[in-house]
Amino acid sequence: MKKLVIALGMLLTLHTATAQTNAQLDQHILTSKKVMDEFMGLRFGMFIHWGPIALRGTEIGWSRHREVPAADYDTLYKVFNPTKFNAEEWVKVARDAGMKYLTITAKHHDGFCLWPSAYTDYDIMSTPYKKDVVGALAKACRKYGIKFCIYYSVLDWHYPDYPVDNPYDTTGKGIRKDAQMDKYVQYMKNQLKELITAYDPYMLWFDGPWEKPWTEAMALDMYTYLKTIKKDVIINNRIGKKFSGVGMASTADFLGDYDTPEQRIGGLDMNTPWESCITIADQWAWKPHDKMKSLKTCIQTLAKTAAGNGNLLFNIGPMPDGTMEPAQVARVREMGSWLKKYGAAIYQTAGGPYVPTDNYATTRKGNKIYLHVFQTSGQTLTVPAFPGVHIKKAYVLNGTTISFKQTAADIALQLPAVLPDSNDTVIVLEIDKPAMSIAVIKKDNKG
Ligand code: FHN
Repeated sequence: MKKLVIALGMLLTLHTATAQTNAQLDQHILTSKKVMDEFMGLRFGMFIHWGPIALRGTEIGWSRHREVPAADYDTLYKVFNPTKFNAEEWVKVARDAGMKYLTITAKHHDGFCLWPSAYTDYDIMSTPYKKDVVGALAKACRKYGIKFCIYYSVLDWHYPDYPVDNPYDTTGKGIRKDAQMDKYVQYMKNQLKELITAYDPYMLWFDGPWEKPWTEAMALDMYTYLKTIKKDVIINNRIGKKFSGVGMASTADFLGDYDTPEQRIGGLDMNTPWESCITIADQWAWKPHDKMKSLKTCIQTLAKTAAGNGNLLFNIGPMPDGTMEPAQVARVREMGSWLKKYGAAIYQTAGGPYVPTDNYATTRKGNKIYLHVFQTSGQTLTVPAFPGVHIKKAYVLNGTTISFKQTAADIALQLPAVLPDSNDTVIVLEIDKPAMSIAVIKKDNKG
């Protein structure tokens, strides 16, 4: 249902207006390539969806007017008291997982603010908890060297001047007739200025631009406005109307600094920066007994994202008491253990030259190609040759030498009888030229 509501919103908007792109902006205000290259080198971040709705264990935003009546949903803050919340604990989980940045839902679609906002009482200071969650996370991220990022929802089903109250209502009763969108846009600007000024976020992760009240013109104005406050703050493409999202084709024609495929690994793209946002479980916000992804899926998702030249923003939904589920913490720590061995094949690498397959994928840096081996049908792994490239040597990263035969057509590698890592063993191919000089090999690899 949620996907349908989003898709209809996007269809309606795209039908009524051509989507603005970065070409409409003053090119001097676009985030610099230097900053974007640094961001894309981080490769792996933690997404956190949290708010009073954790008390119900239903989806943040979307369960309002659905599993939870709005009147009930909108008063949960009165009993939200996450006394076990410890920002440093959360940030250390991200650090131990090998994550290099952290994005918190400061304000999701339900409009609740996890920081003390001067512009609304619907915030953390009106709860029994009365402490600045966003500020504590920003401080802890600075202490542990993690880039601090803020998620901010364009749509706000709670705020009186935002026209949509109930996204599910088709009778028109879900619309606030007296809402004044210009006042809501000013509210957004006031809040975003206080967030940037108080917490200096590395990146702003916008979301929820698909509903009709938000226009491309507002998006262009907002991007420009934000750049007057912090020139190099990174802004994703969900400030505008065009983004990859769930089940939508990747796009390079958008407003913002990078594309945001959701719940899927983006396609190999050496030109457009992109970041896949994916949940470790099924729901974005915490759900009791939610189904958690296997370690194999988690590691191969990260590797295939990097192999596609993208970042992975991996989501955990903390519990109402302020702690993260121990099983989810253990899982991301297992990812961190893998990264301790193989991180050189992920961080600051580029994707390609192969299009990732279910059996293998590649990342690259300098004169090295990192061959991620996910599964094999035997002792020999045969991959297409890199035209005009000579492989000087091959070895398991931090491990044993690998023998191989290379022809003009392919490379046949003799794998160890038992792969050092059954989820993703990385083999290094040292070559006689810069790995980035190799064009993407588009043919359908039979890996
Ligand atoms: O509606 C939101 C959803 O709740 C969640 O925040 C995801 C995260 O990317 N974004 C929207 C759905 O595309």
